[in-house]
Amino acid sequence: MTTDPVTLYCLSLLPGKDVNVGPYPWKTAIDLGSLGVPWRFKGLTIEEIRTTFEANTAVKGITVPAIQDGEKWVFDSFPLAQLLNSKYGTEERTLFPAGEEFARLFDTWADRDLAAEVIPLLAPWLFKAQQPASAAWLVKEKMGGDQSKMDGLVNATSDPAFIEKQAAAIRAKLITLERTLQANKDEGKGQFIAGNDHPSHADAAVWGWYGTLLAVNHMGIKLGPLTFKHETLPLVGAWADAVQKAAGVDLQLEQ
Ligand SMILES: N[C@@H](CCC(=O)N[C@@H](CS)C(=O)NCC(=O)O)C(=O)O
Repeated sequence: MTTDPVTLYCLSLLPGKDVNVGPYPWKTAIDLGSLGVPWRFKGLTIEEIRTTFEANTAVKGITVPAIQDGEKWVFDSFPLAQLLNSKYGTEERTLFPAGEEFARLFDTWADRDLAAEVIPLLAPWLFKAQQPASAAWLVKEKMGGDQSKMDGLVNATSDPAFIEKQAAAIRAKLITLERTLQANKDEGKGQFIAGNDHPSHADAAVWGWYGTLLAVNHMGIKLGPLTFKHETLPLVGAWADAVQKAAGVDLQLEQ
């Protein structure tokens, strides 16, 4: 077990702010917390990731989350989970209690199905909340340089009806998670996705998108109660709190 906190490079909106707004760094934060490893965020803007961070690490295309492991930089949340599990996992506390393929299934579901409905809310908020150079990188990397696509989303998110419609689409995806948790409950299993009593990478992979949604702000509309904490998804709501508590994660939403 380490004594020095692990530095977890994450996505921030402003230079020098060690606050994370990205879904993937949240996954690694939950993994570290679940393994009982002390850690701290080091925030980087998209511009910093693509310029100074890439130059300093000498890793072309590096993204966050990233952790320095000895001389080596490890990035991408799934390989990071594998590394952390091999370093800090035990039989009682493992990130892969049901095997890596099980975690990969939820990771893929979260990054494809769930993310497809989160991104129309996340991308325009990130675009507006960042400094212009980072906003330009976002359009280049995530919208294939198509500014009109981003402008369309920015326009759409000025309409509360669009926010509600998109939140309903997120809830429709989350029914899969509600059913998984219900099945675990019916079988007398634990409250986390793999049916055990502490969060694993399957939980981290999904929770990352929740952590990010809580930071997203369009016209002051709170997205937590409209999505993961919605009354129609009682087990998902309780799960979201339980993961956060078990991993000891502080949201620090203020930028
Ligand atoms: N598949 C990667 C995705 C990581 C990712 O896209 N990170 C974003 C921030 S949340 C990033 O570093 N963006 C900068 C860029 O893409 O240039 C993972 O699971 O970690």
